[in-house]
Amino acid sequence: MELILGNLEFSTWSLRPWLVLKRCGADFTITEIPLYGGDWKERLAEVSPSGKVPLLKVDGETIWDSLSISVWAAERYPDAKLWPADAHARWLARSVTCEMHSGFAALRTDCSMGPDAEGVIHTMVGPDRAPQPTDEAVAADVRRLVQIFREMRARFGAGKPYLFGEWSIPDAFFTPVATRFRHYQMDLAAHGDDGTAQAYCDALLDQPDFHEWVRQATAAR
Ligand SMILES: N[C@@H](CCC(=O)N[C@@H](CS)C(=O)NCC(=O)O)C(=O)O
Repeated sequence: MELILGNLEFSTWSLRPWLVLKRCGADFTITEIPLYGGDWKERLAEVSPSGKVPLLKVDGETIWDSLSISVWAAERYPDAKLWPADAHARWLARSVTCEMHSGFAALRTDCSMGPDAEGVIHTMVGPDRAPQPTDEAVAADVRRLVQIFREMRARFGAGKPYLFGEWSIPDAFFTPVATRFRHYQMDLAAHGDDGTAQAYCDALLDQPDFHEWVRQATAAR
């Protein structure tokens, strides 16, 4: 099984299925296609039906899109309990995962990862930091994320560090959010946080698999 990814330092979409497959204990190799340099478009076009990463090559198929790969993993590795066991928690876990997957355009644009227009590379893994954006659309996205984190943690997270208690697919999708908040020095208290959202983001960044991603990303530099 081969997971094809973008740059480990900044490909936020790539991090998600990698965390999910790690959680499953899956035996997989990774191939990194560095984006935005050399013949990257051609290399992507050769392997990717959508022209994007991540992709999973398994059982003679190429599965594309981070959510699709995660859903495949939940099917293939039921023992990994990638969705919460409780039905209500599971319905909402899917809702917040899909909201993350399809929304938060302002945050993605104004808190982008990778090279910006000035050629500065913003990373998920380095000590580099950037100023918090002042745009109201970004603030609205952050307020909504804080609301999701507070509500789900209050309803389902009791006694455990992750959004629905035990680690599940939403945590993979929100780990890149935590890296953006850290990199762009987001003041969550100013966006409605009572400390719950910050503690949750800290837990995501302290998760052992994320530490391994950081090690691999920084070793590859
Ligand atoms: N919805 C897709 C988004 C994938 C995506 O946008 N990947 C970026 C890398 S992080 C990419 O391949 N960009 C290359 C391009 O847009 O040409 C997913 O969840 O996998």
